[in-house]
Amino acid sequence: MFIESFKVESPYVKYTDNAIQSVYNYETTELVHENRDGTYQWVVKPKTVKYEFRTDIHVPKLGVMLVGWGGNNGSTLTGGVIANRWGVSWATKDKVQQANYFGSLTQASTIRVNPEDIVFGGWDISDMNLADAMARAKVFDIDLQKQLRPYMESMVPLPGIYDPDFIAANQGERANNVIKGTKKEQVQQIIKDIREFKEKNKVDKVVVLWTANTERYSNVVVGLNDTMENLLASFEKNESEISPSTLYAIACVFEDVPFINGSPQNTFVPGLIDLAIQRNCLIGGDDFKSGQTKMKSVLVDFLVGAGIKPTSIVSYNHLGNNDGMNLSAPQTFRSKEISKSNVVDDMVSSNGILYQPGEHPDHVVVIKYVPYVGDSKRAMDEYTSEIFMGGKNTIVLHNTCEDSLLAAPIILDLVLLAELSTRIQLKAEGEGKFHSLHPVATILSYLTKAPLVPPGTPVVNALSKQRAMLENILRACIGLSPENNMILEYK
Ligand code: NAI
Ligand code: DG6
Repeated sequence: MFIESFKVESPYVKYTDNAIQSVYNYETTELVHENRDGTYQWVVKPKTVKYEFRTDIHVPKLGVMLVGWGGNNGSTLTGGVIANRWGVSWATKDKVQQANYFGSLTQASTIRVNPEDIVFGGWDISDMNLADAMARAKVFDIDLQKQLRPYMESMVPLPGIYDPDFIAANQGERANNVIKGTKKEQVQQIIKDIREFKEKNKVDKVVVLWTANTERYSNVVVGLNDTMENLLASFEKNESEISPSTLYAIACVFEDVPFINGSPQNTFVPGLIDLAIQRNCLIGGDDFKSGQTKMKSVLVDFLVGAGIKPTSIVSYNHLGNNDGMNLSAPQTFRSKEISKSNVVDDMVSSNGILYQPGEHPDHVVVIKYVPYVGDSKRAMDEYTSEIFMGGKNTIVLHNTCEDSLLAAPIILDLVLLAELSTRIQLKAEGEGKFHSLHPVATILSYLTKAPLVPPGTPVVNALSKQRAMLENILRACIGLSPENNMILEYK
């Protein structure tokens, strides 16, 4: 059964003209090591904190500005949303295919958030219009491309901030649409672009998302970008080590526009995180979690949770799109390698029986550029684990699919959930005033490989926990307890 809309009837929920207000008892446990009569023991203490939530129900007309709009992801998402909006169908060699949102948590799963009519725009260092960019991407079937072309021909990306030092040299040929000037002037231009986009399209809110090329890591240096003050001073001085992605993010934080990083580089240097926290502007990232890593964050969680000890994880993939070409340079590959490699850390450290402190499985990530396969990425994984009584278990996975068709629905989820989370306010008992969720948006973790978390917060990579966090926060907003799956009524 599919339920389009519902209301919760409960003493804990109140619907007003502007908001849903809920009261929610947050139940957790505390583990403490206490001295009881001269001996230390572990004691588990249940704890309940009363929270109030207030969710603004006004769904704004949303503008989404993509950095890297003319890339494979940008053109695929734009075309996909247009196809859904107009109910486009097209002939494939198998059947007549209808547009759909498969792969999107918010559109094709059990959590639904209405996208309304999003207006897309954005920047690209290549001036190609979106129809030609879609053809260059070679992702959609040709019959679909023909139908989308009239809608997309007039969409042309704004000039972007280009710094050849941060992406692979092989991207240089593409860069014919760039903002000139100092870093400060470039940020001012991005701010102007956002304001004009908002005005021209009459949108209430804008979310900006980076789906441009993977950059190399920026050096994090004391005095340069380690604090908000140092970052802003460095940017005034036109310091070369501030990356384009950090510049877009600075512009967004100044404009109070949520900024999401879909690539692996460290856009969010400490000074930027500091700036976003000071100005209470949502930032989220890093790196879309689309295929191989999503599988990994399920499989390793399952293995470790089942008491099986993964000892070697080897993830190999090859692809032939522009992302693959950019990642063929060692510095940009390194950003991706870091993001793909850290995803099992929390699961490994969660089981002190299997792993000694500091022990870790061998984990190797290989990416190769093979132009012929285009956007159709091939991912091969080998997981070797130790099982009962010294036995070994090896699992091998092989996955083939268009990378951008996995990423596009995730981008949609990221922008919709980011926007929704800016409408949620909460307060714990004892707190005088409502406040927003923390500006570092951990609620988006399910969708990213290397979840950005507030300083000092544990990173959760296990997909099931990330999903439960997202679902349960949304349930709390309507006064419902977490889904407990106990099915006691049948016991
Ligand atoms: P792409 O190479 O097709 O598109 C990137 C676009 O960004 C290009 O059109 C390029 O001209 C533009 N660009 C580069 N630097 C720019 C700048 N400073 N300002 C504005 N535009 C700029 O790549 P694709 O396949 O769309 O992927 C985009 C990003 O998403 C990559 O970093 C990739 O690693 C990341 N990603 C992709 C996933 C997927 O499944 N497709 C999953 C996870 C991350
Ligand atoms: C090859 O690794 C290219 C990358 O951009 C990946 O396709 C992308 O990061 C998706 O990775 P994953 O591990 O989520 O499938």
